[in-house]
This record gives sequence, structure tokens and C-alpha cells, in this order.
Amino acid sequence: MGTGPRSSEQSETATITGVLELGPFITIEGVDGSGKTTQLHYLAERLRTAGERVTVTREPGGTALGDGLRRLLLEPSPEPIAPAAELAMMFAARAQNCARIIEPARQRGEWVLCDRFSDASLAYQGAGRGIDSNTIRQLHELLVPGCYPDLTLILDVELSISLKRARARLVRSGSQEGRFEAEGAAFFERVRAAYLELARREPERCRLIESAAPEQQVAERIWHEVEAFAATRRQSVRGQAQ
Ligand code: ATM
Repeated sequence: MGTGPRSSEQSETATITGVLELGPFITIEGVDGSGKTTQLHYLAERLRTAGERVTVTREPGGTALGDGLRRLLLEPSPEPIAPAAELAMMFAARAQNCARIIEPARQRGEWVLCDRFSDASLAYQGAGRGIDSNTIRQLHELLVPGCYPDLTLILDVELSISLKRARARLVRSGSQEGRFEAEGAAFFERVRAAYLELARREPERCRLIESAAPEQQVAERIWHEVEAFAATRRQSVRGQAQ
């Protein structure tokens, strides 16, 4: 990629001047069925083809502990899970993911692509379950201090499309991960509205990507955003190095 995310000139500059450059941290968000996981893998492949080192992770999950918590969180539960317990488990998985996967990969200068992160807690446990958003932000600062994405891609699609896609995928895959899918449309409307609001409130970090379009078009739009992000980042590293 000529104008690609990272040039050898940039890494040299960082090394010579001793400027500490953490690898870029990108998260992808959206309601279930928005196509984010497919797009995350396209993006990872494209970055790798461009010569970048990329770590892909997801939440809840990404580590053995996180995958165990994922099963407890997403598979049908023998008893209703209290919203506060759900939130605490999401953050336990996140703390492990940050400590074991995200931070070490960033320290090695790799790109980190994470399928959902704390914005999902704000959308699902905040807007969806009604937990105060300040409490969620405080929990983030307490448990994963300073671990914030540089860029967040929010994929948006009408619920009539996303719900159908998500439920069809569950049936196709035979997966047991249906606890959230059992929620009604009003729950997902609140989640979607929270993501739209986040994109409005944090335009520096967040890019809203309309994802009803064909996959390849969505992938191009994402690549365009990532290239622009990488160019800005290169400029700022050069600025620090001078
Ligand atoms: P994925 O299917 O995108 O991996 O997400 C699993 C579910 O976890 C998703 N449910 N649906 N539909 C959203 C939920 N989730 C939260 O509720 N809070 C969080 O903090 C995270 C990371 C995920």
C-alpha cells in the first residue's frame, strides 16, 4: 500500500529518536448481524498483505479465561444473569484480554484489531440493560486504565436486516450463543441508538459505516478510513520525533 498504514521510514524514525510508538488499536462495533466480524477479517488480511503485523482478538473472548466467560455470557443460562453480573463478567474478560493480548501486541508495535470492546458495554449493558454509563466508564478506568482504541469502526444497518442475519447465522452454525439474540427488538433499538449517538459524540475516534451495502463495498469504505487514520498517525509520529 503506497500510502499504506506504516512505512519503514516511520519505524526508523521511531527507533532512532527513541519515540515510543505503540501499535495502532482499532475496534469494530455494531449490533449483531452488522457484518463486523467478516469485515474485521478482511481488514486484517489487507493489512497483512500490506506487510503489517496484526493481532486479531475479540470480546468477550480472546483468551482462555475470556472464552470461558463468553460461554457463560452467551449460552442459555440456568438462571437469569443480573445486569451488574453481566457487566462484571464482560470487564473480567476485557481485563484479561488487555493484559494478555492487546497491550503486549501494541508494545510489540503490532496492529491490534478487536471485535467489540468497551463501547459494547456502553451500548448493551448501558443503553440495553439500563446501567448508568458513567459507572461503565469508571469501571473501564479502574480495570483497564489507559486502554482506549485509537479508531473505532461502527457498522450500522437497519434492525430488520441485522436481526434476520444474526438469527439465521445462529441456526446455520448450530451455535448455542443465543442468550442476547433472545432479546426483543426494543432492546436492539436501544443498542443501535447508543452506537449512533457514540458516533455523533466522538467523531475524532469513531467512523460510522453503513453496512447494508455489499460486503466488498463496505470493505473498501473501511480500508479508506484506515488509510486516512494511518496517514494522520504517521504525521503525528513525525511531529513528535522533530
Ligand atoms: P459477538 O457475537 O459480536 O461476538 O458478541 C457477543 C455478544 O456479546 C453480543 N450480543 N449480541 N447480540 C454483544 C455482547 N456484548 C455485551 O453485551 N457487552 C460487551 O461488553 C461485549 C464485548 C459484548
